[in-house]
Amino acid sequence: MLLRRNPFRGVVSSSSSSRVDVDACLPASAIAQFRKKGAVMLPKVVSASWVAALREAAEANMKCPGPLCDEHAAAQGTGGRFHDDQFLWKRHGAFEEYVLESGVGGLAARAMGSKSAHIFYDQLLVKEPGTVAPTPWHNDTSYWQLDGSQICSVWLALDDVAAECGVSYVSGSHLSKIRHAVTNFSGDHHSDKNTYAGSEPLDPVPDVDALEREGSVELLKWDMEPGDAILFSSYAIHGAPGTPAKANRRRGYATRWCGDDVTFDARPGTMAAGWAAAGYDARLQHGDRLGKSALHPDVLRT
Ligand SMILES: O=C(O)CCC(=O)C(=O)O
Repeated sequence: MLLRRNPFRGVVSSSSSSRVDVDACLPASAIAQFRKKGAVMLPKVVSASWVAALREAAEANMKCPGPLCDEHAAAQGTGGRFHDDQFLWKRHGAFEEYVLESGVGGLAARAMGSKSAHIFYDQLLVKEPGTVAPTPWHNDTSYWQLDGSQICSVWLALDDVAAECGVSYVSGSHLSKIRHAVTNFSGDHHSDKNTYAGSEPLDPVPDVDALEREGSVELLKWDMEPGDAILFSSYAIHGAPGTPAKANRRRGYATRWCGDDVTFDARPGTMAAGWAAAGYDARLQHGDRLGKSALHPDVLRT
């Protein structure tokens, strides 16, 4: 693996890590499922050495979070800990190396049928045992300042995740491309960092729990091991429960990817305002291609 950045920031040793084997991880059947159902679980995407390096960086982040960190359980006054932070790749060498050099962007590009893989941002989502706070049903597109169809995430498990504790996806929900009203995962008592002021009045996300009870939706969920990943469309509706006290901690590390057809959408009420206030300003105009911004490089070309 080629290493060229930030040698003083604790990057993963090139000999201890390997690149994602896109051919092996993403057979045609997985691409077909991603396109038809909106989400697919890919076993063994990264090696144990990647998992170890990313876990170590996750620990460091939990001790010393970034400017966009939300602690959702604390904000709600509920038990456990739901740590949620963004742009870790800008602050930790291991996350930076994973984003730029692991090959995970190539995986996303192949699935989307794109020649480019622009990193939109990355996000760490940790639920400690005994975390009551669920991840509410939502789709990511509703939060994001993006137009286009080639937008996806790769949610990497850093722990064993039992299906009933993990993220679930409403099969086929990405096809309707809905945009719904957005809320902060902390509920009404969130910080002032990730707010979505000025968003257009939209319907809330459909009541997936009720739809599931009446048998009108299929939920996709999987048991995962460290190094397994879920590849999913930004339009797919998804959510997750809390983690029971007896479960192990659930660390997920999501990278968000944009392909050739994606442009910047300057509509109000997205994550862009909070990012700019925290120092992550893409400095794009409505309709610009993401590649115009140094914040979102094409990792297939850097
Ligand atoms: O990890 C979670 O609980 C939520 C994940 C999620 O919403 C996402 O990756 O978009």
